[in-house]
Amino acid sequence: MPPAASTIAPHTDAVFYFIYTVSLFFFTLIVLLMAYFVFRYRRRVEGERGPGRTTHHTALELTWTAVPLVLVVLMFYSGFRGFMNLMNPPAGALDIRVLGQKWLWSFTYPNGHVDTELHVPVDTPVRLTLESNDVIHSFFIPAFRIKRDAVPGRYNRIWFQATRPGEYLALCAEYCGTQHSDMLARVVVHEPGLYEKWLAEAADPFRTRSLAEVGQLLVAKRCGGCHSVDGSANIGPTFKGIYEHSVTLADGSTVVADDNYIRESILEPRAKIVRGYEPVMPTFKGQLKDREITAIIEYIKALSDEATKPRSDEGTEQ
Ligand code: HEC
Ligand SMILES: [Cu+2]
Repeated sequence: MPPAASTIAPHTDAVFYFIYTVSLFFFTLIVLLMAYFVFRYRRRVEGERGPGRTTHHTALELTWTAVPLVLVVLMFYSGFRGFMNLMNPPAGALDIRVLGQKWLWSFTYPNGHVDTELHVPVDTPVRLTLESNDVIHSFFIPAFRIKRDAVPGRYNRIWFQATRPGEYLALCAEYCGTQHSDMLARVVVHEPGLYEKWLAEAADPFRTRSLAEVGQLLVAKRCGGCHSVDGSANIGPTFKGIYEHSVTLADGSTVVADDNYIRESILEPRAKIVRGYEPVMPTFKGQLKDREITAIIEYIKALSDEATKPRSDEGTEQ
């Protein structure tokens, strides 16, 4: 079992282990009895007939009806109680929106800040409202023992209260498409007081940083899963050295990766597809503010300045 880090986790584990132990007990009992009966009542001589007289045994039948009945009613009762608890967040919970889309999770905080990491304060009920932009995703935090589908066209809710500060993992448990399993998100449970501090800083990274530095942060968080900054190809092309260099598109034409092209790639990823890559990039329309897009462009530009510098040094040596 992963670490149990929410108020519901001990209950969920208890129900799980109860069902597990009961199943294990009956599995063993049935297999052993079966093996014993096969041996005990085997045909010993050719043409031997069984006794064939027994019709029923009331005490035995009552026992094997009553015992499982009590057990399954207990399972239903404790499972249903946990389910009702999970479906009904306490009043005054912190509200965070969760959006699933191919292939990442994003979280919208009460102040409007959007992030790909889920940050929450410890010992505080948090209510998640799940939605999806495209297909069904399934939001799962093993350490909190919560899982709920994000379905296009409707809102689903779930809640939890984290009991231990630390870092955990959220995943997508909808394994029917190619890359749901890549939809990992960091979950950070903060010590008392530090969540507010994190949120204020995350919501306004421009206060203390240059444009390119903000761009670097944004790229690491929002694009890093698909784009590298070191020249290696990933799901998408690298950002290193592309600025104001020409790009070959799927239809064979070429464009120069200038500010407008990069901006368009972020807002309308399907408008121009780079040759050799699948058109799987999600749009960031409505998710990145203009200022953030400018910051990303500044960062991509800075990466290209770095990339061309060694080349011009070589040039002077020759
Ligand atoms: C799910 C993976 C994925 C994510 C996340 C993603 N991209 Fe992409 N991106 C791609 C793929 C694949 C391509 C190449 C196909 C195409 O042109 O759409 C691409 C192409 C691009 C291009 C054109 C690159 C070139 O060499 O011409 C730019 C610019 C770009 N992405 C910017 C971004 C930015 C900025 C972010 C983050 C805000 C981002 N992408 C997030 C997958 C992704
Ligand atoms: Cu998914």
